[in-house]
Amino acid sequence: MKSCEVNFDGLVGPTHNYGGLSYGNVASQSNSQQSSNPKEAALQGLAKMKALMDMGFVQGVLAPQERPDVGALRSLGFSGTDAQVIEQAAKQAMPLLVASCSASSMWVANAATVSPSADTADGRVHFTAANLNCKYHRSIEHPTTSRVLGAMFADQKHFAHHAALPAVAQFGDEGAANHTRFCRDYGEAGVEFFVFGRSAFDTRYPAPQKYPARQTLEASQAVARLHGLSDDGVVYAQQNPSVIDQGVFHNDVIAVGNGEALFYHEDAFLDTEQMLAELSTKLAKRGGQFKAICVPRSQVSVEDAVRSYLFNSQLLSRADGSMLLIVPQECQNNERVWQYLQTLTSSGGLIREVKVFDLKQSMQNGGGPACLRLRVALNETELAAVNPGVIMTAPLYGSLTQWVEKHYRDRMTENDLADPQLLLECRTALDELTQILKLGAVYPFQIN
Ligand code: SUG
Repeated sequence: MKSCEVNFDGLVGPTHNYGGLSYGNVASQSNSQQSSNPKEAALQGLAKMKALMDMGFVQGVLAPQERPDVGALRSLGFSGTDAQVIEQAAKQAMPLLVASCSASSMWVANAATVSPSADTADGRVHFTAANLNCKYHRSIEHPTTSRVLGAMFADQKHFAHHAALPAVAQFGDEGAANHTRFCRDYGEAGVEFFVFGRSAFDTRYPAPQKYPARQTLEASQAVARLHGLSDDGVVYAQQNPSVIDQGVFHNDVIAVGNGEALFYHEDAFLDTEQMLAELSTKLAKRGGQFKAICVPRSQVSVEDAVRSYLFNSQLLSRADGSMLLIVPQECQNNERVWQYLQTLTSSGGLIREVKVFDLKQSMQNGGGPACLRLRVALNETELAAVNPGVIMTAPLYGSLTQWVEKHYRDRMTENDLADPQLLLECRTALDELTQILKLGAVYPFQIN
């Protein structure tokens, strides 16, 4: 049976803004308080989805969340009508209002970890929603994420959903941003590669000194257990703490994998040689031949990698067996990175083509092409069981573009977040969206 990898991209929500909320994420911190353009952000994301669809890839869409999250504000003690809750929060605790308004659910690489059916004990596709508990504004995403994923992948014969791990730092889980899967073919059993930043319970693992390590080993191990993965199909590796301290807050800022290939920076991991050997041996047992493509620090520094988001790219398989890299425009703007990419694609290796996308609105918050997508490998039967409303088509692209044009503002600053009208605009837009994507009621205002 034929299988493929489907990229589900997060649709940017109507409150996209630069809140400076993510300590350790250089772009989020340095663009704090700038004015944003939610309309442009959503259209840039949709243009990427359309381009991938036009190239022949199966593309899906993942809905944004209701913001401001008045329920979250109520649980922090603000009360009265929704408008009063927003007004009180704006007066008494602006940082909490900003956090409750973040459109951060757009970075769906952090929505969940997904294991394809070929890897799991019960032969179903498994999803574990990420608790994202390192940052308050992200920790409030998972209840709605779970409902949206449930509405997209509803058939329990094929899809199994797990609730987010316990909401404590020891089980910090950032989803697929620290998870990669290697395989010979998407439909065959593969090797799932979990990268963690620290261990919560074992002091032998070093930890970064400056910035937080968001993903713990214990969280990754729990996800692997929940998904029923076998030991010979799993590899754990630790991120180099020194790159976390340079702004690599997720592994997908320093490495990307697809098929049998891992494209990574020389400084990305600890114990790199041992890790590569384990990946190679385990993939060989699954019939695959592991290919490591290392970018030397002499050609691209960690700083250039963080600035350009070279590794936050999408590595996609082409029909002839070669690969294509989808990179953000910031790679083209960086002379050394662009030079490296020219050399890479002309060397006759696996990666033959680079396509550049303008995702500046998301990039300024530290979200590149890879952050914006959640990969789900599916066989034909499973793909047929996905809610067809969320699979991108030319008419759906048209409807979503019109929907954005109709509902989104083209400028947003911190002051705008205190406008109670914004909540109403967001709800009106999302109500219409659930009809366009045929999701049913998934938002708090629809179910409470
Ligand atoms: O969690 N930025 C996100 C970016 C997530 C990128 N995802 C991956 N690398 N997979 C984060 O740090 C910034 C929001 C603000 O500052 O307004 C933010 O949440």
